[in-house]
Amino acid sequence: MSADYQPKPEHKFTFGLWTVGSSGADQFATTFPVRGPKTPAELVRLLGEVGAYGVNFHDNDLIPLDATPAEAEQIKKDFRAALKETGLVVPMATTNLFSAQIFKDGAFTSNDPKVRAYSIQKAMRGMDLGAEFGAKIYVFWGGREGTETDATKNPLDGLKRFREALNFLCEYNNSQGYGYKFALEAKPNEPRGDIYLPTTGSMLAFIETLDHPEMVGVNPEFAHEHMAGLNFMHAVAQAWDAGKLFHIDLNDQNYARFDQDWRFGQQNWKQAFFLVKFLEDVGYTGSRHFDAHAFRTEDYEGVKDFARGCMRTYLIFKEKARQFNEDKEIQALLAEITPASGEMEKFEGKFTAEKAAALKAFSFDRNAIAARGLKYEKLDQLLTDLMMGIR
Ligand code: GCO
Ligand code: MN
Ligand code: MN
Repeated sequence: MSADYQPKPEHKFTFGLWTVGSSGADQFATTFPVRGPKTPAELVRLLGEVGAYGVNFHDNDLIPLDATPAEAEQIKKDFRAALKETGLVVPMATTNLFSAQIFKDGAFTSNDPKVRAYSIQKAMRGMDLGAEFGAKIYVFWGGREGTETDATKNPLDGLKRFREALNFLCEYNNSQGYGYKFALEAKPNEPRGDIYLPTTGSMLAFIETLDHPEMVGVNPEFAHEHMAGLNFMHAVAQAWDAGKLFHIDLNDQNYARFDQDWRFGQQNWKQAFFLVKFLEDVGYTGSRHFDAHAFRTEDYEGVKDFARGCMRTYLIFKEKARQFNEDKEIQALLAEITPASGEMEKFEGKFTAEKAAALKAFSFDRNAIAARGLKYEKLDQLLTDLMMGIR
């Protein structure tokens, strides 16, 4: 099979308006934009040109916070026309609950009841807007839900407030018949000193405490798990195992650094490869959403290079995963590494009293078992050769 690495709609590659629309301003005191603004309709055309499938937005990526109703209508009209022209769809929408000053101490978890109520109002309006464009996934990233000092807030109050807000919004979803699935996105820190529910694993446990757990899943992000020093693919696998992988944010990020939001596969090839292989092997059918930014050295041609690069790298790893799965030597090694149950079969599976008694009485040759070399070095080098293109 020859791979052309061209993005197609069935690959479900999506970008946020905020990603290709990023001005390149960074988070330091010297911050300044390096790219002029583009309208949402212009960004849709840019994404159409590079071959994306869909575009996602925060309420205020589309409609600025202080837009008049007439301005909002015009923006929506232009955006809708660009979608029609390019064939792009809007699979996901979300609320900006972090940029405006009112969110300086959080949104749903703020200590101020007015801020909490305003946040729920804004999320309902954001859901209305997303539904107008056909979004079926609604993301909640609690960017400012946290603290710099725990003198200010009890984390139990934070959890209670976050839960109440989501329960309210699940009921709103039902009352409007929107049919959204909610996807909770964890991040350990930045912009807060500590953000509540810092990892995908924390979110998965929290979801089970909601009134409508079936409506709520996760949106794991590569960079966020790496910021926490974790293995992203393992977090994604746990979400998948729980039936909760509703969305995914792909980018790249070195460990132990500030939030970098790099082009997918820019740095950590191996982690990116294992992630793509996982998604393709299990048959994940959701969006492959790139939540990343072009380097601030780029003009808009560079932004297109960035967007094309995210998709191309994904497709290269997809092809490498196929090669890995079909490579005879690799597969033979894998078979050797994972022997059939053999005489252990009688001990496997569900507990019975007889099985437990037989297992307790069985005599293992511990040293002989431990002496077996597992050939993981060989396997991993075969993978390296394959990824480097010499296999
Ligand atoms: C970040 C987050 C955001 C969210 C976005 C959608 O680190 O800033 O990843 O980009 O994904 O707000 O919820
Ligand atoms: Mn992020
Ligand atoms: Mn994200």
